Amino acid sequence: MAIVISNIKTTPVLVPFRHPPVTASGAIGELPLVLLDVETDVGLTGHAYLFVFLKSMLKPTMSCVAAIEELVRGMNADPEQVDPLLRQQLRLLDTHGILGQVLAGLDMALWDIRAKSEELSLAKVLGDPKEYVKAYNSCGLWLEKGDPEKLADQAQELLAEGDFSAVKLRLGYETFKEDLAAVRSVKRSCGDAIDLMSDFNQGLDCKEALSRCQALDGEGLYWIEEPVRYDDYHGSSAVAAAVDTPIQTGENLLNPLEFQKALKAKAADFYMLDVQRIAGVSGWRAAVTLPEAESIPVSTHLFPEISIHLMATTNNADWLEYVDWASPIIREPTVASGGKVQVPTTVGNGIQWNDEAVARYQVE
Ligand code: SMN
Ligand code: MG
Repeated sequence: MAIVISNIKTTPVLVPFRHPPVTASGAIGELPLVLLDVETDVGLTGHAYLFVFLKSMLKPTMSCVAAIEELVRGMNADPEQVDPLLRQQLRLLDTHGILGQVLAGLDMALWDIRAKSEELSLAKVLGDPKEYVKAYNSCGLWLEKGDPEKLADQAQELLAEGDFSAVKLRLGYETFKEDLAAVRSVKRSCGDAIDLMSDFNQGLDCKEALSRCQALDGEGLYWIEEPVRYDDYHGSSAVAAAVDTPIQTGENLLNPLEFQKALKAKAADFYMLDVQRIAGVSGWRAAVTLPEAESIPVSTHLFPEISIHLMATTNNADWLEYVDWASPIIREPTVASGGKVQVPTTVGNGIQWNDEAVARYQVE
């Protein structure tokens, strides 16, 4: 029997960070999320959240959800129908920016409804899931001006939190000297048994990226992420070709077609897709089954709650990026232990709101 979308509820929250992000492309003080509840005529509700980066983007994102709600009210709550239909209807307008993120959020919530209607976990609906996915801790090691020793101590804390064997360090200081000091300080404290990822957050131009990344070869980094702007596939490709350390990119790729273009341009050695940018669960599935993607390691960006289901059913899955940012508002948050995350077996995508915490962090 068809399940019909009746309405979409939005709740804006601002959740405090334990370690607020400071990157080469700006800082984020608090975590602004729009919580989505897609309600249906049979009483099943799909949950997802959108990360909108700026507090001032909460309202426009909610307005955009309201505009989409007008289009989907009364439609079958079937992600495989809704997503292509909306993308076709909105082609003249284009689906980049906030609109694309809202479509992705709706898609995530509709896949939650699909799983709930089949009384299965999302991972089970998507395939034959693995039991665990390896994860690195990405909750800290932001730019820490003038204090590389602080990073060394924080790396130890982050590793201990979930018995992790991998952490990510942010780079892109004003000078390469500071980048090197940060890398060496964390490396010294962690040793070679720990995998140390690094992230320039698109902070360099191509010339500077070539110079800094080549100079980092030999420092034992596991990967160097987004040395140049994410959409400069050719620039990124030139860096990847000239540098021995694997180049990682992909968190900003806006849909499977962009992923395909990046793959064709050989923009990177590794890719990490973000379920909100890559067009939701549907977009992820299309992206990772591209023939060009089959032999390339694919990791995730943020959204561990839904990403764990995706990784569990992706053949070439590499690392889950573990962040606990939304954990305060989720009843049973994603946890890592032994450096990995267990794939949930409960029905749906596992997101249920902690109502008391949501009320505490709700804004407007
Ligand atoms: C990142 C993600 C979200 C906010 C700031 C920085 C970073 C990552 O690029 O890869 O985690
Ligand atoms: Mg990144």
